Amino acid sequence: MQRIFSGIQPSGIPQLGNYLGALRNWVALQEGHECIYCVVDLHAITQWQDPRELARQTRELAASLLACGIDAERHVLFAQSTVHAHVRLAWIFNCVARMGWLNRMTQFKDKAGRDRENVSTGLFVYPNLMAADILAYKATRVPVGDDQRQHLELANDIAQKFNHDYGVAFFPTIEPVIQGVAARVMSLRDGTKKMSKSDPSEQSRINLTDDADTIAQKIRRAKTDPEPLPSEVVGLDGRPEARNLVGIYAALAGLDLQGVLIEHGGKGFGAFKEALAALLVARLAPIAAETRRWLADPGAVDGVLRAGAARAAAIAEPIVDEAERLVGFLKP
Ligand code: AQP
Repeated sequence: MQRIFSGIQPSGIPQLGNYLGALRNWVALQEGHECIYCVVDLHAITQWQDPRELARQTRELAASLLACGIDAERHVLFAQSTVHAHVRLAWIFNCVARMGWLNRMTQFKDKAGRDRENVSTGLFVYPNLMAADILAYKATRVPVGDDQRQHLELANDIAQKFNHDYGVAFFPTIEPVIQGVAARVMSLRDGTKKMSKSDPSEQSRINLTDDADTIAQKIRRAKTDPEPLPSEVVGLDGRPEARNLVGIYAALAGLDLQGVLIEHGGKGFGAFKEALAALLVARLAPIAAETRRWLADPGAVDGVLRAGAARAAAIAEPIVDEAERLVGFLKP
């Protein structure tokens, strides 16, 4: 059975892009795979996190994952910082990856912006830790949104260089699992920018905990253009906001873009936005309710994470012990 690994940062409330690009694939992949899912708090602190908030956000994100349908009894769910194999392997990978490789990472450029000299060094080496997260379990399939494709290519470069430098066939090749019409959901305020939980504008995203009124209001205010919806997909070219809303609708309704345009082509955005808001409420309300149910019992969420950490460590520690032996560390 193939082993799946994926992670999500507790850097805020999960948003619709996390859900459509990653989380709902996490749930689907539980059939027929061994899945290891992780709340990546080590990644979150590459950008400032209020310490009083981080623990709460980690628990809330775990509750949200359970509410989306992650089955922590049949699979593994835990917080990254509680399994030390991740940082041990990440250090080795810091010494395998090359500066030039990391310099090409577009997410670093996007997140650092013009403030390159002032961001943490952790943000720069983030992809090395991500490679360690996956390879500490020798996982071969990684469900992520399209924005993470470049990081997975880098993880494969690191694995290959490790195998080459130490003359072994130790780490496997990783295969990204990037699925669906909404593999990259864009901001509701700017169709050229990805939807992000840390975007300063609340209006730019739908949170998985938003209530019906908030969802309807955000969709109503979403940026669009004055033209009605086209009847063919080519008519979405050069209209990033329209394409984004049609893509979200398609992903939620289980259609392709053309399927949505057959139903809604020719309509103005007023009517289409109403239909989209109704669909979002129908899909997200049960997740929000289930998240609240888990959060009413924080001890239960912590118990799930504790048990998950023990099971994750039992898989990762022997693999990382062996990697350290290959590097030449004395393991008395
Ligand atoms: N807009 C998006 N469209 C599709 N997939 C997305 N993902 C994130 N945003 C989109 C996918 O969600 C998974 C978890 O992401 P993450 O939280 O670990 O990091 P991120 O990609 O940096 O997500 P955010 O929301 O933008 O977080 P912040 O704002 O904290 O940086 C990944 O599989 C990602 O592809």
